[in-house]
Amino acid sequence: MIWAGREAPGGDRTGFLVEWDDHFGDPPRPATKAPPAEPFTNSLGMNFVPVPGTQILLSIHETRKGDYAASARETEGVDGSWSSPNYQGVPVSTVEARAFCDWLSRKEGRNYRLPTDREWSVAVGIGDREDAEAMPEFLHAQITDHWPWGTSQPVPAGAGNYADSALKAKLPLQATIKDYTDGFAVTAPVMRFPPNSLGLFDLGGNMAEWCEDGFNKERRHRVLRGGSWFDQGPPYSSWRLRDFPGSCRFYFGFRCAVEVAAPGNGTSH
Ligand SMILES: [Ca+2]
Repeated sequence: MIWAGREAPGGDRTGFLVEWDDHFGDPPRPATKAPPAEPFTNSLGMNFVPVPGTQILLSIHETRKGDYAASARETEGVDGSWSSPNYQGVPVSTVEARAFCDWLSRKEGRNYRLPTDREWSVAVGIGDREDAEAMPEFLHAQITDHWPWGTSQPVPAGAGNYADSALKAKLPLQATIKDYTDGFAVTAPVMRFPPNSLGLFDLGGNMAEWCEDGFNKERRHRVLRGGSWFDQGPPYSSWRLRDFPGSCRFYFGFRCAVEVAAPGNGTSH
């Protein structure tokens, strides 16, 4: 096995889920220094761009080890498995991803969080084709003619880091995309493949990205979008993965969103 699940920190998984669910319902923190809706670079050098039709800026890249290290140094009890030298990305659970966003929010006085499933759909270009009120469960794999790189098939060369011949060479029994080579067996450094029209890199492939939402009303599972280096599909833009919030696999990562200032509410940054 080249990936490994691990239990949520703090012991019993079920108990932890209950505790986390309580936290999940917290109201948003007040945005004291929300940036305007224009490209923005934060204190860690993370770059954000607007996602038209939403009230967020979205990081153009998945969260990098260098970004995460800053919070890990200052946070007690962080599980060190995110720093595995075998992977370029930051494999974390959604609990840990949210903790990073909370840390960054406290550090900068801005409202950082994971994108919602809806915001992720808008970012990838299918927002106008989905019911904005529907749960991810009912949107999963419903649009079958759109991928993060567009609509062409088969997957064009250089589209992203998916399960390719490099992974096949490492794991001969692993299912991979036929005749596709991106050169990375596992995670790649961010921004090695072309961005989409909004300037967002690696929405498809590399790390599957946690979103805020529960997969359905039961909320036992959270949503991940975009597929990963482990996917041979590769998945449609409408594809959703789901897993427990405390689950961590080495193809799970995240991308940060920051809430923007309301129009006319100019704030410093
Ligand atoms: Ca690959």
